[in-house]
Order: sequence, then C-alpha cells, then structure tokens
Amino acid sequence: MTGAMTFELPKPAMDDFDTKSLAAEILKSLRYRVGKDATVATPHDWLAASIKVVRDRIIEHWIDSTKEAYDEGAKRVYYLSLEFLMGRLMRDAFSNLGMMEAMRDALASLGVDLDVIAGLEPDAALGNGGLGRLAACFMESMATVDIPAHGYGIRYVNGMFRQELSDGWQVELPETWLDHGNPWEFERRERAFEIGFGGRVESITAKGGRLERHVWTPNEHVLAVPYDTPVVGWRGNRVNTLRLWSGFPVDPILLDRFNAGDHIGALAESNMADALSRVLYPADSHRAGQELRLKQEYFFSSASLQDILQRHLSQYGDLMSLPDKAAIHMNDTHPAIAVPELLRLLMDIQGIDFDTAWDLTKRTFAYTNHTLLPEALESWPVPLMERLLPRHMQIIYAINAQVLLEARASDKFNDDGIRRISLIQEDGERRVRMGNLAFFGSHSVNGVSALHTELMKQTVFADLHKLYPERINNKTNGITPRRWLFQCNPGLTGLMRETIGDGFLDDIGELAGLDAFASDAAFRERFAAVKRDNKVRLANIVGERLGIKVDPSALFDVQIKRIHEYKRQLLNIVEAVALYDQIRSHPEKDWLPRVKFFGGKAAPSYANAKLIIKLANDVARVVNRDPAVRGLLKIVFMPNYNVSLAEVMMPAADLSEQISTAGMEASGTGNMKFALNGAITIGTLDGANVEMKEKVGDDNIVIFGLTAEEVAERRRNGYNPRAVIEASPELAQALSAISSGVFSPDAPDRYRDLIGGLYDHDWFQVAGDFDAYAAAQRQVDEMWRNSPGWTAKAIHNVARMGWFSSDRTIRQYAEEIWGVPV
Ligand code: 26Q
Repeated sequence: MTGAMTFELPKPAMDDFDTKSLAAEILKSLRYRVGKDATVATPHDWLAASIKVVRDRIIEHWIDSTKEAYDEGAKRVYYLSLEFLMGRLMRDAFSNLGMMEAMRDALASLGVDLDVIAGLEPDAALGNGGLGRLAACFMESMATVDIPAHGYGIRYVNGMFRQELSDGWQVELPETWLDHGNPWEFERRERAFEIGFGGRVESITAKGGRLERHVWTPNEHVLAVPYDTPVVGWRGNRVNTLRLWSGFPVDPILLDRFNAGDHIGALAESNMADALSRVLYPADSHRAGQELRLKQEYFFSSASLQDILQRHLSQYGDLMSLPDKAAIHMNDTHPAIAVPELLRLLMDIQGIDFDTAWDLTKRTFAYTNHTLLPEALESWPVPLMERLLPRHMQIIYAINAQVLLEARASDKFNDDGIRRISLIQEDGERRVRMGNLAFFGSHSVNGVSALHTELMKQTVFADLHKLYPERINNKTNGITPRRWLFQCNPGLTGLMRETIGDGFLDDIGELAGLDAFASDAAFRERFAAVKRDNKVRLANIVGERLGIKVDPSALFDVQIKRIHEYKRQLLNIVEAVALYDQIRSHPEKDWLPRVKFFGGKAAPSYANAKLIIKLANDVARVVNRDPAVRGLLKIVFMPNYNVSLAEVMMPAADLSEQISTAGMEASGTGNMKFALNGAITIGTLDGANVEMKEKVGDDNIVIFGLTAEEVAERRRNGYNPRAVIEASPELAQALSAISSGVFSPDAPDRYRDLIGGLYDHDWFQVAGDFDAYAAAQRQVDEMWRNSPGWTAKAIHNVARMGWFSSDRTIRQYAEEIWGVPV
C-alpha cells in the first residue's frame, strides 16, 4: 500500500437526522453490534443499540478534537480526581449533540420509548457527593468552552453503594453498574503502565563519592490499564476524554511462588490489582486512613503522570516545556502524592536535578481545597509511607528541607510557625500532611466560594498563606446548565425558549431576560404550571416507590445531600417535630400544607449520620400516620439519593434547604441546582449561599442564623446551649419529645445521646440557630401564602443564576490558573 492511499470515512453531518434513516441505523446497530433482531431484543439491547448509533458520531468529533489539539500544540488540562460522579450519560450525549428529538422519534417508529430505555442506563456513580459531581460538571464545561482536557480517575467496579432502608435504618448494598457492559468506554491495553509498591531504594554514587542517582526497586507490581470515555460538550463542540484506570496483575499468577508450594502467595499481586479498582471509599468527610486508599491514590496518580509525560515527550521530545503545555489539577489532596511522583519521574527516570524538577513541578500543578473540616484533612503515617513508597518519602523530606529553608529565610515565623508549615506533623504519631504537600507543590491553591477561600487564608492555611501570599485564590463553584436545566427540566426550558428565545442555550447570561417577566401574570401562571407538572412527576414516584401519597399543591420543602452533622439535617427534623407539635396543639390555625423531603447517604462508619436517617424515618412514620395532622405535614425520606434522583427532585422543589453551620460548607452546589430550577433558598450565610444572595437579591432568598464569625466566636469563648434551649419552649418541647422516645417507642433511649449532645456542647449550633430557623420558616409560610409573589421570586432566582454556570467557573480556571486561552 502506498502512503497516498488513505481512506476518508464519511463524516455524518450534524443535521442528517431524518427519522427513517436513524431508525434504519438503530436496527443495523441492534443487528451487527448487539447481535439481536428486533423481535427478540430486550430493552437493554435497544439501549445499547441506540447508544452505539450516537457514539459513532461522537467518535468522529472525538478524533477531530484530539487531532486538533495535537496539531495546534495546544496546552492541555489534566484534571486528577479520585471521583467523577457522572450519572447517566445517554441523555447528556443525545442532548448535547442535538439528537434527542430525532432519536425519540426514530425509536418511537420502532415501537420503543426513549424514556423507558433511558431509565435503564445505570448511573456512573464514581463519587460520593459534591466534589465528585463538580468534577463531572467541569468535564462537560471544559468540552463546551473548547479546552483540550483529560480527566483522570479510577474505574471502580463498585462505585457508590446503593442505599436501602430497612426499618428506617440505612443498609449499604454493592452497586454493580458494569453488569450489562458499558457501551461508552474503550479499553486501551496499549497505554497500560506498571505501578510499583514497597521494596528498597539504592543510592548510586559515582567515583569520588558524588551521589548520582536513586534507584527504587519495588517488591510489588500492578498494571494500570486505561478505559476511555468520550465527554461531549454542548452542541458537540468538542469531545474530551475521561480516562479511568483499572488494576490488572502483571503476571496473573506468580509461578515461581506457586511451584514452591505457596499457592495463596502466588495470587497476591493478582488480588491486589483487583482490590485497587474494586471500590470507591464511601466517606466524604472522615479520612479513611486505610492502606488500600493510599495505594489507590498512588496507583492512579502514577499512571496518570506516566501517561502525561509519555504524551508530552512523544510530541515535544523534552520535558522543560511541560509547564507550558500541561496544566495538572489536583481535585483536593487525594492526588497529592502526584507531587513527589512527578519529582521522582523527572529526577530518577529523566535525570533532571532537584532544583529544576521542583520548579517544573510547581509550575505544572494546581490544587483545589474542598473542606476546612480538620477530620477530613488527609495525612498519612510516616511509617506507612516509608513501607509503601520509600522513595517518595525521601523526596518529601527533600521538599520539606527546601520549604523550611525558605520559611526561615523569610523571617516571618517563630518555631511554632515553622512546625505548622512542615510537611511532617511531629506531635504524636508522625504523619505526612497532604494539604501542605499539595500547597507547596502548586503555583495556585484555590477555594470553592468567596467565604471558604477567606477562611482558608485565616485557618488551615494561615501560615502557608503568610509565606506565599499570592498563591491562594478563589474560584466559586458552578454547575452545568445542560444537565441541571435543559435536560432535567424540559418543561421550564421550553417555556423559556418561547419567552426569551434560544439565546440562553448558548449564553446562559441571557437568562436575565426572564427577570422582566416576573411581573407578567400570564407568564407567572405558565411558570407555576411547569413547576406543578414537575411536582406531580415526583409525587408519582413517591407514590410508586414508597406508597406515600403527597399532594402536589403542598409546599415541597427539600433537603437532599450527604448526611452530616454540619449540614444539619437534624435542625430540619427538630423543626418538623416542633411544627408537628404546633399543628396538634393549635388545630384552629390556618396551617399551610407542606411536604418535607429528605434524601442522602451516610458514610457507613458514621454512626450519628446513620442515626439521623433513622430519626427522619421515625418522625416520618409518626407524623404521616397521625390523623390530627390532617395531611398538613408529610415527611418523606427518599432512599438512594443519586444523580438521577436529583434530576427529578431539583425541578420539583419549591424550597431548598441550605442550612449548614456557617463556616462549614465549603460551597455547596445543590444550592445552585435548586435555584436554577426555580426553588427559593432557606439558608445560612455559608459557602456559595453568600454569593447567591448577592446575585438573586435579598428579597428572593431567606437567610437566617449565625454568621461564620459568630459561630467561631461562640466556639472560642464558650456558649451555654442548655440556657438557649430552656429559653425556647418550642425547642425544649421538641427535643424532649425526641429524647424521651415519642418517636422511638420500641427503643426509647435511641436518641438520648444524640439530643444530649445538643445540651452539652452543641458544636454545630443546632440549638443556637433553632429560633432563627423556625422564624425563617414562618416567613416562608407567609411568602407561600402570596402565590403570585412566590412565583415572581422563583422567576428572579432562575433569571439571576446564570453566573453559577460551570462554564464561568471553568473560564476563570483557564485564564487565572491554567493559562489556557478561552
Ligand atoms: C479522603 C480520604 C480518604 C477517604 C475519603 C476522603 C474523602 C472523599 C471525598 C474526603 C472528602 C470527600 C469529598 C468532599 C466533598 O464532596 N466536598 C464538597 O465539595 C463540594 C465541591 O467543591 C462543595 O460544594 C461542598 O461544600 C464540599 O462539602
């Protein structure tokens, strides 16, 4: 064959979607790729066949995008994250390619309902909550704003557990999202890398005693094999890659060990490889601390860096240009081991000296912090690091020497300050502080809301900030409007297209055009009708799944997020109990019907979070059955909250609960999804709520409670929760009902300690904020009574949320951190 003979594949045009030919394509796909005939195809077969039809078009764009980035020598962004909470991919892909209606019609012509097969697609639940979903929104936005980007993570066989309720208690079951195969992914064996653990480090000295090189000889090996998933931007603009690593044994069996009679030991590496990509740690706020977690972190960091360096070297031949051509972003400290790993690869493999390697490293990496909670800050015991990653431990000491030298030279620190800056925590068990490692290894460190970033400067990173005052910056989170408005709320999207035209589809700022319609009675009615339809849809699901009847004309009050004491589901439940008490004791009052929805998973090891779930269910059982309540208050705990359930609940909410203890929620992103779908927020001045208040206006949000500064002040100077409780009869009554067993007659002591903690220390200010919260809820009641007024506020929320698009967030990262043109 001569070089001149190339085959040009026919490229499908964006608009050749006539129903007949699409239907023919689907049938062909069913036949030749699924191996089935229409008469015997199951719904899963139709799903696979449909995805593959659209996938072919995606692949064309994917190859083009990759080639274009290469030809232009564009700087690439590498987003390292242990979590990507992608959810379902089909609707996203169809909708971003503008093929949704065409596929719906084509499938209908074959007697298949697109919504039915879409419901069969499992959620890719490779994340815990906010941090993982943020990574997924960022992937979509990077493709949309045309940034060449790769996401790197782990292909967990078991992602986030499935939550079931048994007698009101959370039960965790493994989720097996790969059971029917995954039509979106492509295995790339040829890009596999070897990852080592343990073993020894030798120092090679040249003649004359000069240290030449360090040679690390690991004693365990696994293979990291990548699986690529295309990520489609809006209008198919660009298709980027999510590359997830899976562990494989280098040798399936160690024959020498087997032959020596060690039959179990012969499988050790095989088992380890399997374990590495088996399961996502389901804790989002405690550090897990297990050895396997550290191994996962190193496994995916090392594989990703080897891949990045290989790509860079094959294109540019030299690593001195790495910071100009690659921006590597660390999503929290989970990939922080990448800092010493890059140094190791540059020094030990490429022969670059420490000073140069350290400079390249800092210019390449950036890091995002997502939490200030001390119990969530990662650190690893030095002895564990020495055993698992002996060479990295040496490099960490070398970094530390460099950093402490600079700190001393700055003259800004006394001995205590120096101790706090150190990468090694010396009091008690010696541990490596991953936050400090990520901070020093990066040229940029960002928080995820204005308030959170300020608190980072004042608290966890106060000393490091003093040393490098330019490094910390803010990038307020955002959400993708494609998934969180266009796809999940077609009713509202359609109404807006009719009202303000299609411009907002490409420029979300144009939502502002809706503001003027808040005073238009006819528009308000149509807006309210859309909300009602969405509530009916949710009410039907609640009826089907839980057998609970809820009235769609009631106020839908929703708190859905991970269960954590700082998020204060308990405050919401206690207020519900107080309201219940009021309804019973004042039946003559004009109460407004409300349904309180809860949803969220608790970390399996987090006892109080699990108890809070049980409490919500115990209270629900009593309240929902009490005839004296006359249906005025219903409580619903929706099991197994995940991305797909969020897509149904966000559009159906009237009231969004964002009630964390001020200073503790880094940003929140659910808060944004609700408001974009026309819910009004009741919330504290915490995380991004602060900026939402500025954008939507004080009249269109209900803010209550202590500020972050007031919370800190109480914690510093002490505060007497018992006195606060005794001064609030409603609160005292509700707490005593819960702790005396009114809702748990089968175990009257069940909540004694949980409630007792509120009297003792009330760390999260549940008692401290109760009266303000209850008053804010009564203010919500008054707002709800004025139905046109409520709808107008809801419209203002939608109109003014454009700024919270993750496209805006990503453009800021690109310009201010990554140095990538947008
Ligand atoms: C760490 C070590 C070992 C095991 C697990 C972990 C771990 C895993 C996940 C620690 C934290 C997380 C997740 C944190 C998270 O989701 N944080 C949220 O991030 C959102 C996006 O920035 C913010 O909006 C939320 O406020 C923040 O809570």
